Amino acid sequence: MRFVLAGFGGSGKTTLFNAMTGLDVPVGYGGEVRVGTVRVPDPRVDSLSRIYSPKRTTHATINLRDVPGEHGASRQVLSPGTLHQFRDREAICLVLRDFLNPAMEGSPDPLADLGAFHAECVLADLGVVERRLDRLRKERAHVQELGAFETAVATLEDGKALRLLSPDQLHRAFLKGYGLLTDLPLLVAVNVDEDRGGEPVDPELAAEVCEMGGAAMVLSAQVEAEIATLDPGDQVDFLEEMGLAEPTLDRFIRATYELMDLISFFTANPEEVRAWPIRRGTVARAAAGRVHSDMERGFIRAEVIPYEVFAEYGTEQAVKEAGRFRVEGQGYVVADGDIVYVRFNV
Ligand SMILES: Nc1nc2c(ncn2[C@@H]2O[C@H](COP(=O)(O)OP(=O)(O)OP(=O)(O)O)[C@@H](O)[C@H]2O)c(=O)[nH]1
Ligand SMILES: [Mg+2]
Repeated sequence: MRFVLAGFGGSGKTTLFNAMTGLDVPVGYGGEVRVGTVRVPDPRVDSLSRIYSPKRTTHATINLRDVPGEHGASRQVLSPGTLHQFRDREAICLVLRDFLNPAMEGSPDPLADLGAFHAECVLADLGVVERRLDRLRKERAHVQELGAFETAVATLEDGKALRLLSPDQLHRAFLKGYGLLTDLPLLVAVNVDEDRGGEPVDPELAAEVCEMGGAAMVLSAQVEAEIATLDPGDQVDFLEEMGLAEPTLDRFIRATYELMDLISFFTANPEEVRAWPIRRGTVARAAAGRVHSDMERGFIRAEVIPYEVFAEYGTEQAVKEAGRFRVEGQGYVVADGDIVYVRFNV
């Protein structure tokens, strides 16, 4: 999973990047493009790890890129120099400033920033699909391919995001590889002052994001960054003080996961307990291929224990004795939380 943090200068991207990755890169004006790894928090993995005591425990991860916004008069997110930093991503997290930043002029206006960013994305996409459509017309391309690009152009000219179109409306197979920004899942983080972290998303903003086919959450990057630097024990106290059940960041990361239609299945043995991200609807044989290509090639069957069942009985052995162990074939659609043992032969 490859994510990018997008947003205007001074919106708090690098602060959020630090909180999410546990890194400590300098915040403030500008800076460099950074890449980090975000561990997707999952209490189920932690609990399996306590039971199996494996040599390694591996959570699902997100690859996160932090791209500095432009400062000064040419206020924009997608500059010609940074556009390519967005094109290879699988989802966009837009950080909107909704706090007073002493380094910035004027009060925050997240709604205006959202609209401006959306307009930038629409324009960038339109440039790509229009150019391509011109060529396709000259090359007398297949009518289906032409149709896909015509639909894309019409949608964007209407100021709409491509992600709103259903698979029936837009043949995405033809649009692969162009890195169209308005077709990427969009998660909006409204970055607020420390004391406002528990607020809901402003209804007007929420409606606007919804119209773009995205999702929105309120968080305070500053608070999350502070929590991330604390020891686990102190974290609990701090959260209690702030009246939070868990770091907003955990919810935020899970929201990104859901937005991309990702679920996790687990493998568990004395060597390693591991979470594997897959798209919802992935069948057992393809899921096995995530673990190892041999497992996909030589797939015989998958033995499955849903996490809840495992948690009820406590051990693999107890589950088996109770007959709650399931044997599934290659076409089985893997569910979130399945613990999967692949039998294969190569
Ligand atoms: N009060 C408050 N300040 C914040 C918050 N998040 C970030 N800041 C401050 O805002 C300033 C800019 O934060 P950065 O994280 O560097 O912003 P950025 O979006 O990475 O900025 P560029 O890289 O220049 O585009 C820093 O001084 C942060 O400490 C927040 O939630 N509350
Ligand atoms: Mg930055």
